[in-house]
Amino acid sequence: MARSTPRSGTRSVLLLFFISTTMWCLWTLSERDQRRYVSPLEAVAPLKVSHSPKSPENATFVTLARNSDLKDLLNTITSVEDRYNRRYHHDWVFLNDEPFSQEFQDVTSSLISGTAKFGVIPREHWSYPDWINQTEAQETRVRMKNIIYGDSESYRHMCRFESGFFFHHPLMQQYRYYWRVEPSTQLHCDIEYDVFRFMREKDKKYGFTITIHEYIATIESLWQVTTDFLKHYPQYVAKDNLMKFISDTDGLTYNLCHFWSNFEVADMEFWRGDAYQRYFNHLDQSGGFFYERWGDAPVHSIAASIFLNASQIHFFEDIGYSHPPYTHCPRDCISRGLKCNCLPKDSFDWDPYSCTKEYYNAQRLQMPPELLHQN
Ligand SMILES: Nc1nc2c(ncn2[C@@H]2O[C@H](COP(=O)(O)OP(=O)(O)OP(=O)(O)O)[C@@H](O)[C@H]2O)c(=O)[nH]1
Ligand SMILES: [Mg+2]
Repeated sequence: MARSTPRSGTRSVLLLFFISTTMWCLWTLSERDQRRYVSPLEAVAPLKVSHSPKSPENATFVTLARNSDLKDLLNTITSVEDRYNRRYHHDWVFLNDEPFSQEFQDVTSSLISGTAKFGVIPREHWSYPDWINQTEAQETRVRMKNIIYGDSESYRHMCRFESGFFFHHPLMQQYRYYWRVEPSTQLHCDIEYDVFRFMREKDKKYGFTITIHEYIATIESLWQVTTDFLKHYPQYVAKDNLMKFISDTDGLTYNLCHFWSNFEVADMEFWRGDAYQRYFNHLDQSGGFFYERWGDAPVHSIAASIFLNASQIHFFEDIGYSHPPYTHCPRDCISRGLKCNCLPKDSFDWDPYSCTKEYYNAQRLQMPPELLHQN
């Protein structure tokens, strides 16, 4: 019978100690302590907001931009996503008169929670139609050099494109509603409802946040050309139109008021419809986009105010928005829980250069109490 020596006894004790320590560790890990090592990356995963489903609305954001606008778009896109689109994941169409760079596409796509799409504008939508005398157009730019963008050729192509063609672009064809976004703009408040669903359910065709007066020097003949059109096509004038917003003389003259079109939420069926198509072609034939400097804002606004019923036009008073240098900040935004990072007192609405007062009067809306004494 083998006898254990003192040395082999020590070995047995050490072995026993090793086995029991290992068992204790295993038991501790598997039974007593269910927690396991969690990497910092895994640790934040459960905190992520659960993904909301994509909005079923047939709608997209749309941005006309140059590659050089990329930097000015970063904060803009982030604010739209943070304040709104992270909950709805609408698509976003980018249009350009030149191909977008890979960098532009990569960076913007990485920020957008819907699908980002990138399109080049067809040449015929960003060039001179054959009835335009380019020498006269050139002379106009010299003559208007002291007016903002008066000397710019590309600005005129841009205004004509935004007036008459963006909604015909192949990438826009599949959509009905759009929300226009420009570089350097910001959303200031949370928007906790689907804006496009609101448009559809309430039968709204045109939505805005800021109104303003146009520079008369840029649209000298626009009203005359518009009244010529209305003489030929009186059937397009809506019965309950908003003429009072754009004319203080019952249609005789234009008061220069318009919706500031750098923000627009609208129904492209309106722009694609007979009334607007005929109206735009009539304006385009007259040459005012090149022989003057007609902006898409007065063109859209005049059309919406005449061809739509007043009830189809909507003031998004609850959407805080800036396009430098002006801001619309919702009234009472704190008590309404809108979480705005703007101050209502900085709102452009009641500035004499704004047309919000004309809009309230035309829509027969009640003025905010603090303004009543001014009217
Ligand atoms: N692709 C392209 N986009 C343009 C061009 N000019 C202007 N845009 C875009 O058209 C929109 C309107 O142009 P803006 O320069 O913002 O015009 P604005 O709003 O009247 O004036 P500011 O914003 O004050 O400069 C913006 O989305 C611009 O990025 C151009 O030549 N090419
Ligand atoms: Mg702009």
